[in-house]
Amino acid sequence: MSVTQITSSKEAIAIEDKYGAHNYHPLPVVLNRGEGVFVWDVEGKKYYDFLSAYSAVNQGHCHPKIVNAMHEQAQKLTLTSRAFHNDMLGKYEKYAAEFFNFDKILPMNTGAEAVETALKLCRRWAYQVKGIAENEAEIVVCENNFHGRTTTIISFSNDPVARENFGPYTNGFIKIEYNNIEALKQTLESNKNIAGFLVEPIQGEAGVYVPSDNYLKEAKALCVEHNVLFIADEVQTGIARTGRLLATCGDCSCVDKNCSGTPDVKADILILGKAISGGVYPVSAVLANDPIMKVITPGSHGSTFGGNPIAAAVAMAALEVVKDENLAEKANDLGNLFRAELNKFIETSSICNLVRGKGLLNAIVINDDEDSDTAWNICLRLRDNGLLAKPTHGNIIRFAPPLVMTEAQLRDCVSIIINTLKEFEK
Ligand code: IF1
Repeated sequence: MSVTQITSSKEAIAIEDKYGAHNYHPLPVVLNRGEGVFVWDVEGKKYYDFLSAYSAVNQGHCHPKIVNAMHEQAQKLTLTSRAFHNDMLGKYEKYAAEFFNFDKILPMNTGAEAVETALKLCRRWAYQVKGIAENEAEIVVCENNFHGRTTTIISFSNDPVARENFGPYTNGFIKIEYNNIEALKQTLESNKNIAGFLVEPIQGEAGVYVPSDNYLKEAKALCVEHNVLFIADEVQTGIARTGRLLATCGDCSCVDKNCSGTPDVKADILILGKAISGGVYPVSAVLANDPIMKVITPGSHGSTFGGNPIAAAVAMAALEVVKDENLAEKANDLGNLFRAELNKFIETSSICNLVRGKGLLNAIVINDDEDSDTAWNICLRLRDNGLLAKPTHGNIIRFAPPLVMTEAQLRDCVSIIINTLKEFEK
């Protein structure tokens, strides 16, 4: 049994097709190297990465500080499980809890695992602290949400592709319209068994929907009023992506230069993933204060790899980079520049209807039907022109470059995007 040497993109795609489950439809490009804002394909062609592995590579590909942290730890101690202590976990837990200004952190591996952890934490709090009758807890979620792909999570998804034929589904969830504060108010007033409200501060997969300015603040206030936990899924919006350390920036440790100092809204349960490791290693986390986190007792939750020494070393290095390189401030300023330039083009464009987003989490809406392949074809041409991006749904293309991009590189990308869109003008 020998390891196949990949000599061409075509060969790599054929091997994947034959031996791998067909659970994705990737853009036809085969990458074998990443550095900062750039990636290279097997044939040596260089691209700007404008997806950042869905906002996991905020710190840029293969950031030396993060890779070195992984390399160093990997030669000392990779995994103990939680059957024993090790010298990295406590250090990481203290660092991360203080970084985001929570009492405690529960370390996991993937975003979906962290979401599931948050749901369990919320339900147990509901029974043991709020006093809801056992098995009666309901968690409010939003239409068009994306929180991962476990059976429970897709139980409250309304995306048929993600949900169909995976039943029976998990009960205990109430769906309401996103960005509709009245809908949340009515639901909380009419149901005494609500344990929590799970929300993405910006709906990424749905197409980068930014809610109205006061939505999150008002939602948090309603949760406080009704003794319901405000659960922020910042797997995609967190770690400086939207121009602040967190999209639900609370009274964090103010590593965020943009922090106005007055907490907008602080989650009762914060869910992080993706860029908490800079895309170097699977790391996710759930953060909460003691009155909530204390319901988790020995043996009631865990994971073999959760908080392992490599994850701990990588996450601390990745968060250091966010702070040392002022990535929130960069995302804020570059995001404003990106939308300003795109809006100038949109004024006279027949192919692009709008650009929306916050920081460097943005999307454009293509002037074609949802089920047209125009957005896909635009992404194929962007690839040919040296920039990688992918449609989220139908006619929406998400743009999320690494936050370490320079202004000159961003301007270069803007011209690639605009010149490519011009090829599709009607
Ligand atoms: C795929 C989407 C993005 C997430 C939020 C939890 C998770 C995700 C807000 C789960 C993961 C990833 C998953 C990946 C594609 C990507 C994605 F298109 F699926 F929706 F980013 F928008 N909460 N999002 O965005 O984290 O378990 O994946 O670590 O599954 O196709 P995970």
